[in-house]
Amino acid sequence: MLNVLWLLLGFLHSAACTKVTHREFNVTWLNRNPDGLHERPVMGINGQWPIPALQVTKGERVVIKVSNHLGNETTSLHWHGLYMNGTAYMDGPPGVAQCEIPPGDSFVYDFKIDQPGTYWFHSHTRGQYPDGLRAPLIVHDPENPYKEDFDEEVLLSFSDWYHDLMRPLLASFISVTNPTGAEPVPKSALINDGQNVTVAVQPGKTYLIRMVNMAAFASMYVWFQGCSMRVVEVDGIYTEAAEAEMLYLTAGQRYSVILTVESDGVTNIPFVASMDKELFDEIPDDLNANATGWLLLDSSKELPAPIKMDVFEALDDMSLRPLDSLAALREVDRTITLDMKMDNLGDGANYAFFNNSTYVEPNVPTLYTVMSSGEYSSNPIVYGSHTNSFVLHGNETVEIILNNNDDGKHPFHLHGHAFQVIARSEEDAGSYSDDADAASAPAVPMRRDTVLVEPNGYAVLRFRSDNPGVWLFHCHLEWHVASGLIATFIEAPIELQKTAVIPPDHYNMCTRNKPPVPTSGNAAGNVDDLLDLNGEPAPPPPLPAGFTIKGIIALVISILNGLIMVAMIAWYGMLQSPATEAAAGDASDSPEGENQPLLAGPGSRQ
Ligand SMILES: *[C@@H]1O[C@H](CO)[C@@H](O)[C@H](O)[C@H]1NC(C)=O
Ligand SMILES: *[C@@H]1O[C@H](CO)[C@@H](O)[C@H](O)[C@H]1NC(C)=O
Ligand SMILES: *[C@@H]1O[C@H](CO)[C@@H](O)[C@H](O)[C@H]1NC(C)=O
Ligand SMILES: *[C@@H]1O[C@H](CO)[C@@H](O)[C@H](O)[C@H]1NC(C)=O
Ligand SMILES: *[C@@H]1O[C@H](CO)[C@@H](O)[C@H](O)[C@H]1NC(C)=O
Ligand SMILES: *[C@@H]1O[C@H](CO)[C@@H](O)[C@H](O)[C@H]1NC(C)=O
Ligand SMILES: *[C@@H]1O[C@H](CO)[C@@H](O)[C@H](O)[C@H]1NC(C)=O
Ligand SMILES: *[C@@H]1O[C@H](CO)[C@@H](O)[C@H](O)[C@H]1NC(C)=O
Ligand SMILES: [Cu+2]
Repeated sequence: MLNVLWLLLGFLHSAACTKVTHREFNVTWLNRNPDGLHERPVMGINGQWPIPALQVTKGERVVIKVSNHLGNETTSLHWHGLYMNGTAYMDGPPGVAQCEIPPGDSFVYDFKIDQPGTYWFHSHTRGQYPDGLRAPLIVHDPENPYKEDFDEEVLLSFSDWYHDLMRPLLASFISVTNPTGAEPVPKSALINDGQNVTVAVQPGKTYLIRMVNMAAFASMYVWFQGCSMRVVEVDGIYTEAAEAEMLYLTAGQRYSVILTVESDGVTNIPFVASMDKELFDEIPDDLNANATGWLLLDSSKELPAPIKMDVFEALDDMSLRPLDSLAALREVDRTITLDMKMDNLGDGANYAFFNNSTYVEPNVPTLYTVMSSGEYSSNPIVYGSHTNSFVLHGNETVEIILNNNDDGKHPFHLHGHAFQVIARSEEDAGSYSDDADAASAPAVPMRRDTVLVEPNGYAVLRFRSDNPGVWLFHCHLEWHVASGLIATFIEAPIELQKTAVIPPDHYNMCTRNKPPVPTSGNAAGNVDDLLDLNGEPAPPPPLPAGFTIKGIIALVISILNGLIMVAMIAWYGMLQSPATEAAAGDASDSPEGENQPLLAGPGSRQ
């Protein structure tokens, strides 16, 4: 009955002028072995994995009914890079723009796409997309300024791949047994969710090659052996054509390039996605850091192994110039300086911080706090003490100064906008100190939605707050999303209250979460006194003064020793009594984890 109604509604919608694409996404578990080394459960859509790219045309409206058939996990989808102008409530992140979609439930994403380019969609339920719930999203452009310059399109996705599920990996990542916060290292690199991919091409033809890095962690160096590429798009922004021999794509980044296959080409051309190993704390012997594919000219000829490269010299994205020549935004109205670092909290685990504050999901999704807090919506206090919330006025020039006080590389992504990258330092440049760099910024800076920030360096980003909504700003390494490297921008909340028409279904789904999620009030769910945050979710307390990382490591070693003792005793016990095994099995089958977000944040509802 509901389905019939939904179809009927669909027909009514189609009557409008805008082209409407209707889809159903049934999310289920499947088993796959993309690197040929290990079969494991993956999250697929409509019985398919790899999940096919979503292909639409600029100006189209998409209506996608996402049904969660996972059985044991909640889910959500985010449309990475889409501005969601006027539909901020369709952006996807649970705790921010909506509630989790519980198992057995469904949610309709309905929005118009008015921007061309290469995007992707992925689960924004924390920690989930590396289990497979991600795919490219291509917005074709009938007015593509480069449309005369290529014959055909090719789509390449890149990813890292783990053999274990994210749930256990996250449990060991955010743990007293991992006080340094060493991220799990992936097992393999993938191209188009597989390896040894061949792409049939014809000599003399020119291709638009769209590339998306959907990785959880690894950045990729990408090159086509012996070929030069012309970059024409970066994260959905057309660029002046720029020559490149090699590209570097962090998790979340995209490029389109134009590549001509030489007409005298006689051999098949290898292309490589090679993981940037500098991101990894350790390099396991069995790491498959390179995925190779071939532009196939002649299938009867061999597939040559790629020549090994010793130096990686990728295009500096700062050199790119948007085709629309949008000038650098001057006269900043609002500057937000964020100092990021990694550190331990009182539970001994390692967390990520903006200005000493690690993100914890609030009780009420932040957008719903906006909608229910009247004039208080302009007061950042109502959004809680652990959401790194900043209220932005509408139509201002906002500047983010991000100081990376950590010795790792971090790709930062902003929802709802593309930003200008006014300045980006080299590694070890320290914090951004004055506006000397910004003054010498390119007159027409590069714009994109995900930018790499170098270790112990900084980036200066600017955008216009011309898109009312609640937009996350976060590191796109999925490990650091889980450890709290997230800020929340609440953009033009009063305007948002006047313009956003949130479908009642969105709120109703919250009541079907277990436990139900409140849909009004401040971050704590308090409706009577919006400034009273009693009961808001909080991170673990700080480490006791004088407690050092060495102390934690010593503690871990003693705990591990203890565990070995316990294991030995258990093993000895099992030899004695066969009943022990059955009892252990019962415990792990407990239904407790059902219908819970993949990773309940510290102190969040249980
Ligand atoms: C790709 O080819 C390499 C080399 O032949 C092989 O070791 C690997 O297993 C292949 N990958 C898959 C997924 O078949
Ligand atoms: C999704 O699942 C529903 C209910 O099982 C089914 O009716 C529908 O046809 C499925 N849709 C697709 C696209 O597979
Ligand atoms: C959820 O289901 C999948 C597929 O059956 C399984 O591999 C996974 O271990 C389950 N997760 C939990 C937490 O039970
Ligand atoms: C992966 O490719 C890079 C670049 O060619 C090379 O330096 C590295 O040795 C390769 N790794 C392996 C394991 O083959
Ligand atoms: C973060 O800390 C830095 C350094 O103390 C400070 O300059 C900046 O204003 C702080 N940012 C915010 C948003 O409070
Ligand atoms: C973070 O806290 C430490 C210790 O209290 C303090 O020294 C530092 O200035 C704070 N940093 C920021 C950015 O507020
Ligand atoms: C920002 O400007 C747009 C277009 O001029 C206008 O419609 C909107 O109301 C303005 N927003 C705010 C918050 O003033
Ligand atoms: C959102 O729409 C408004 C009104 O049409 C426009 O001024 C603004 O530039 C748009 N913002 C984005 C990020 O597309
Ligand atoms: Cu990070």
